[in-house]
Amino acid sequence: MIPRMKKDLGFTLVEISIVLIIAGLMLSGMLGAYLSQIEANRIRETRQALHEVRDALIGFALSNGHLPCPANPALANTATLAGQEERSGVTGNCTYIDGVLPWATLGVKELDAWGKRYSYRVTSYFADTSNATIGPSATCIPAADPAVSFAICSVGDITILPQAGTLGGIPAVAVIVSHGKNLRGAYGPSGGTRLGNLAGDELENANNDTSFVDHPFVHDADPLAENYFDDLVDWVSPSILIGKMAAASRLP
Ligand SMILES: [Ca+2]
Ligand SMILES: [Ca+2]
Repeated sequence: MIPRMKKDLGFTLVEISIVLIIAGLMLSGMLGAYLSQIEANRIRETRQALHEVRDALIGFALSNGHLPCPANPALANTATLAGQEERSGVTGNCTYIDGVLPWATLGVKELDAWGKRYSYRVTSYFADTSNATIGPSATCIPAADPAVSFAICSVGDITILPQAGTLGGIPAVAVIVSHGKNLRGAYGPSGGTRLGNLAGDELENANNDTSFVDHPFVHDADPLAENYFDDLVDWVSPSILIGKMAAASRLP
């Protein structure tokens, strides 16, 4: 009787190494795809939230006759006034023109998909409670409804630029900014101050003036590079707001 050949099931070290390298490459590719899917979901979620915020701002104006004031950005979210719009009880003017979205006043989420607050700036005469302050136009007449803070010919004082330092741009009465994945310029849920390393177009979205920048992402290898841009920006257009106010018979 001929003895059976014993089959050798062992692998050489070279074979094991090749298998491990291939498995490693597959896993790192899958991990990369998984991480970019998470990031794409965060961007989509935040864009959707910004659209809802814009609708909430318009709804607030329809109901109250003025836009909400910003909330105090420095307050931790455990503070009593956290997320509440802040205005003078005497004059009705906003305490802050630049701050964070008054999420509690509007009934929307405090944080974007990266766990930071939305910056929010509003044109003062659209957010105060006086129909005597309606903007710079000499031909503008006050709103017929004394409870409406602006008139049909009011324009905002905020500009959305395609790039910092350029001319032109889109007029806005309020702007909301998610500072995106690199977080710079954002306030967190514990308040305090803006996160640092501000530069370039992202600096324009966090330097407390009337100019903001919105353009597609610029993903440099270094998320703190000057030209890196991952901010998500939305705004309330004066014509859309005034059109909705007129349709609801809040403006003549
Ligand atoms: Ca006003
Ligand atoms: Ca950013």
